[in-house]
Amino acid sequence: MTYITKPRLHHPSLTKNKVGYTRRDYEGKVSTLCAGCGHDSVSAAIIQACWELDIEPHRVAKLSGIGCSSKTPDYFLGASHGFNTVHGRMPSVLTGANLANRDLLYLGVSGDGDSASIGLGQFAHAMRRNVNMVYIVENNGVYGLTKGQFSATADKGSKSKKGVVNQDSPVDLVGLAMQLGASFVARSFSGDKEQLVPLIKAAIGHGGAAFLDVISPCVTFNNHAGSTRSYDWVRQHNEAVSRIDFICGRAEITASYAPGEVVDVEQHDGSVLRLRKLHADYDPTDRVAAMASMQAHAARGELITGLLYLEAEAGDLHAAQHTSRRPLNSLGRAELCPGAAVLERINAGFR
Ligand SMILES: Cc1ncc(C[n+]2csc(CCOP(=O)(O)OP(=O)(O)O)c2C)c(N)n1
Ligand code: SF4
Ligand SMILES: [Mg+2]
Repeated sequence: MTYITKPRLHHPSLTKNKVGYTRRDYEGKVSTLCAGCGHDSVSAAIIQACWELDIEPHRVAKLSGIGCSSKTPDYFLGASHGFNTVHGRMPSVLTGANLANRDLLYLGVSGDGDSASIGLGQFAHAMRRNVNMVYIVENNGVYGLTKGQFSATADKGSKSKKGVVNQDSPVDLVGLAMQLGASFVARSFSGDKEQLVPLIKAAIGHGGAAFLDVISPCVTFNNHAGSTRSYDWVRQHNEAVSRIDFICGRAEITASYAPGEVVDVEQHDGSVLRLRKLHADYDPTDRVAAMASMQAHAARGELITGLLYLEAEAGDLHAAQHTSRRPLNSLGRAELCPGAAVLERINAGFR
């Protein structure tokens, strides 16, 4: 089942983007996830965002861990580079690949089990190092692949399908990412494509660690009454702080809104995030206020979504480490081994 490929032929009149690809060129294999799984909607949103941004598929490296969510890179961007790592180890493999070749666009896809349980340490260090990547957690509150145990993001007091009550406090990945220094933090819902697609585009345009927590219901093990990750619960408790329009650096800006309703934030690559604030007092550039607002909403049982925090000009790991601008595999012998005198100078710098 896992190896079903889609027919490569498609209708010649399908619309092509600026780099000559149809939307179908951004698809992957046929999904083997349960029908209705939120993760498939996230894959569709990634496909849409990459097609609309005219990204050449071979410029993308998609990495994941283990879980239903981590299987999804097989179902989108079939012509991109891919690496399915060990459970919870995606962030370190992504960091290494990114350090070796900064020219690719790094997309990490993970689950709440993969990132908040076994991979929590890896998640934390990738965020605090501000690795230039899009990091998506498809958060369903359970270990879907291993049949529905509570994950570390399950809310205290929420019920499993069999009626067991979760006694543990949840790990809030959004709060952690903000506290650890991620420069782009957002939350969305797999069932809200209008919000999710622009957020993914904005995350791609961001130069630093862009973290997206996407509530993505598991229809098989966590979509019942008593769950706080079901479609019904999220629809009833979703409180959006902003809506985003993403405007590429090169594209003409045509949209306009009444003054006071919109904030434009320019990103390092010249693209513009046009934030339609739903809450006039919400300021996504103030980390402390964003964290306080998130906790206040959580205490009222609300799940806030939208772009929660943004530091548009954050330098990434490469800027901090002064790494090579060129991919390591393009360096010649003389650059990789500049001789004993250079080594002596480096060693002297440590004395
Ligand atoms: C080292 C290791 N420990 C445990 C497992 C078993 N395991 C596979 S997937 C998984 C959890 C997946 O949950 P999550 O990341 O939330 O993904 P989902 O299936 O819910 O999308 C676990 C515990 C494993 N594969 N490897
Ligand atoms: S078990 Fe849950 S998470 Fe896994 S594919 Fe099915 S619905 Fe999705
Ligand atoms: Mg999960």
